[in-house]
Amino acid sequence: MSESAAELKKAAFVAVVGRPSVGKSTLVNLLCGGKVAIVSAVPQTTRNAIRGILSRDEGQLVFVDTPGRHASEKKLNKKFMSVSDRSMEEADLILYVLDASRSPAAEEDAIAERLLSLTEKTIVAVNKIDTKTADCEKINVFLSDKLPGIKAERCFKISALKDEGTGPLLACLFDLAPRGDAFYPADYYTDQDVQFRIAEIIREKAITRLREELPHSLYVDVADTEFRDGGKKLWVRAFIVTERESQKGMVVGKGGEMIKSIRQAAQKDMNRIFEWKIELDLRVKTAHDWRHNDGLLKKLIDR
Ligand SMILES: Nc1nc2c(ncn2[C@@H]2O[C@H](COP(=O)(O)OP(=O)(O)OP(=O)(O)O)[C@@H](O)[C@H]2O)c(=O)[nH]1
Ligand SMILES: [Mg+2]
Repeated sequence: MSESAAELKKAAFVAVVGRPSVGKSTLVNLLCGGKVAIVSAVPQTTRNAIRGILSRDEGQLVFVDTPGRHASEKKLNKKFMSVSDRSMEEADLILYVLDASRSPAAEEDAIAERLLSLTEKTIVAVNKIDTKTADCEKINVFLSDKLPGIKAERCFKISALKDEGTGPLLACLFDLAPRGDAFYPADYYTDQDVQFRIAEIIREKAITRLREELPHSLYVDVADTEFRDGGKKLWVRAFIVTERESQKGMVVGKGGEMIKSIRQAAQKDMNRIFEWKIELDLRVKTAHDWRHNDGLLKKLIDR
């Protein structure tokens, strides 16, 4: 017999949106209690809609981390914007994250404009209140000017890095969530497949070590995986793929030092996350001008 509506717990998809680098992925990882999404100081680290799951007695929230919203006509950026748009439309609730340490500029105006028709399902998190330059008053003025439809009781000051202020935020999200059955088993904190997670961890280690345009010019291709030692070890062959032949040298580094450092750091992280010992065979190759290849972008971003 099915449960009556009154007995059902809460269940909602929550799209997490905002400018690049405001701390969306850091927050999703904190709320879900595991490494769901990669994090770095490089803007536009997140490239996909990535689900992180929080199950509690009250019910289940599925956070959808999204690429940071940024105005640029570049093909890859337009793809990121479409991922963010789609996630906002499909979600039950939207968690709009702002950075208290940065003044809201034109980029923030564009997001507020996009959210105008969605204020009923929007909750705000003003992040990075731990920073010396945090100015919550400036953000409050911005919000009441651009999004007057969002009431003050739906705005929360937090620090995702220091784990401050998320209790009241979560209580509000559960309160607003519709009733329904959980989407995932209670012990899941993400639904990503192993190959995607491996590719993302390698990308995180690469982008935090490489400079200039390189972080944006590469992606990671997990070409082959094989269980060894009776299932105790997972052997992985992966490629860091550059856009141009001339970039390969910078990824490899002097005497192979750079790629060795990326491989070791990725392996260490993976050994913490996965139940098998990971043996990573990491190489570099080039897919010329891949950021203009529609088919590949669809495969990489829409998955
Ligand atoms: N001081 C401080 N730094 C934070 C906080 N939250 C995130 N950061 C830092 O901000 C940077 C960006 O964090 P991310 O979580 O990758 O930001 P994001 O919004 O997911 O960025 P994109 O994926 O590029 O859109 C990282 O260096 C984080 O460590 C916070 O509450 N306080
Ligand atoms: Mg991110």
